[in-house]
Amino acid sequence: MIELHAFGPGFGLPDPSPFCIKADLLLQMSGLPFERKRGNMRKAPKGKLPMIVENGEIIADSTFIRLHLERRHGVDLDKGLTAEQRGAAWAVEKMLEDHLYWMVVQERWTVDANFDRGPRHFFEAVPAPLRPLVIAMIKRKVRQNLHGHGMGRYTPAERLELARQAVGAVAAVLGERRFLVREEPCWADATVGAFMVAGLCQLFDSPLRGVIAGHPNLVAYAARIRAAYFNEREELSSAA
Ligand SMILES: N[C@@H](CCC(=O)N[C@@H](CS)C(=O)NCC(=O)O)C(=O)O
Repeated sequence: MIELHAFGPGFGLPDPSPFCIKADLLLQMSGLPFERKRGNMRKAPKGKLPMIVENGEIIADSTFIRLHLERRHGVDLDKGLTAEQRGAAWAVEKMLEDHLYWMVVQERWTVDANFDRGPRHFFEAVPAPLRPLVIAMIKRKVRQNLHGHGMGRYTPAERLELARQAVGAVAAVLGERRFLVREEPCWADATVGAFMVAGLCQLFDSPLRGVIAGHPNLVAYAARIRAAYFNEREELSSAA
């Protein structure tokens, strides 16, 4: 049985991490049986979640999880896609993962009110006297990552402009279809679904959410993903 190691539900989402939502969707879309486990980042080979474990073998990183499902289990949700569809799907996926993701991080970790509603809860297990120190250290690391990536160097207005362009591109590729490049899901729908569901999270003050909400096709798409894949999970049924 495949084990998915992720953070577990939080922020009214299947998982606070869009990459963990993506991995959950990949596994659900694959139709293979799997079990959800609370992951431990210290045991993750890349220091990040998600990862899966199958017969003692660890596969870290959502893209390598997808490749594992393809190569080990012969599940290929991209079967039948044209080269153009494959190209568009991959480009959209990586734009969300390597560009838009950093806007999510910026909003949740560097806006104090958002941090208090969300990420601060990750530190509840840290002994109280140490907690402020640990929080300050991790926040500094997140800011350094944002600076290193470049997203942290933009003004809020510049970030909003980039969000409009990126989200507009996804909305344009989706158009009036049910899924990203055809009427049935392909692998990239796990990523797009994860990021649209996460981006529409109601918990945070989020210019990004406003941008996504401005595209009715993306809102309907996110609702379709939630209904198809996460509705049965009680802890999420009241979430937006
Ligand atoms: N490329 C990875 C990204 C995973 C990722 O960034 N995970 C974040 C949560 S959203 C994480 O575990 N971060 C912990 C850290 O950076 O210390 C994937 O596709 O799985």
